[in-house]
Amino acid sequence: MRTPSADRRPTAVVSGASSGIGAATARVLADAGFHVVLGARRVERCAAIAAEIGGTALALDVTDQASVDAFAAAVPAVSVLVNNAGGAKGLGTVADANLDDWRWMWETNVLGTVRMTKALLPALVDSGDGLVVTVTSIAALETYDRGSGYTSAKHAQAVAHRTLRGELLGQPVRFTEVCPGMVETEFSLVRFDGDADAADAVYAGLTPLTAMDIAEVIGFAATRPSHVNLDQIVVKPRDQASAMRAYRR
Ligand code: 8X3
Repeated sequence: MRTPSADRRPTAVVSGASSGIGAATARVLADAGFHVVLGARRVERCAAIAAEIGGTALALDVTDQASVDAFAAAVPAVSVLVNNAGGAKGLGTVADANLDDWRWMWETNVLGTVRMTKALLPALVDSGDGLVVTVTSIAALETYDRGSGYTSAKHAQAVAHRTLRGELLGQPVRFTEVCPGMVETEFSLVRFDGDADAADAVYAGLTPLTAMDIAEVIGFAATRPSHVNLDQIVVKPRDQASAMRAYRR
C-alpha cells in the first residue's frame, strides 16, 4: 500500500468508498491520475479496491470525530475531497418519525460532511487548487411523503456545502454538488434494512443510473481547469422525472 507522501500524484479523498458511488468514483479518479485515499468503515473492502487502483485505504467513520481526526492526520496533502458517505434509513411519515433513523441520517449525511470538510479544508486550500464534491441527492432539492428524515438531512447537507461556496470565495478551492436521482447501489438495501425485495422494487420496471454514471460526472468535474466551478449537477435516469414520479414498463 502506498502512503500519500510517497506519491507525486495529486491526492483525492473519497468517503464511503467501500461500495457504490464511492467505489466507482475512486476508480474514475485513479484513472484520471489521482492518488485516491479511500475511506470507509468497511476498510477491508477499500483495501481491495486500493490494491487495484494504486490507492490507499484508511478506516473512516464520518460520524466519529476521533476517526475523522486520525484520517485527516494521515492525509497531509489533498486536492480533491468527495463527500460521498451517507444514506437513507427507513420511509416513515413525520408523525411516525423514527428518531434513531433520523439521528443516523443527520449524523452521516450532514455532520459527516461538515466534519470531513472542516478537517480537510486547510489542506485543500493549501493545495492551491482544491475541489470539494459533495454527493447530495434530488432529495436535497425536493421533499416527498414518508421521506422527510432523508430529505431534511440531504437539504441540510446541501446547505452546508452551498454555504462553503460563498465562504471560501476568493480561495483556491471549488465546490461541486452532485444531486443523483435513482442509482442502483446498496442505497435501498440500507434504507430497507437489508430487505432485498423492497430494495429491488424501487428499481423495478425502469433503468436506474449506475454508480459509474455518477462517478463519471464527478471525474468530469474534477478534471476541469481550475477556474471552472461546476456548482450543481442534477443527474436522473431518463425514466425518472422527480423523486415521486418515475415511468415503469
Ligand atoms: C436518492 C434519490 O430518487 O432514489 O438519493 O429518492 S431517489
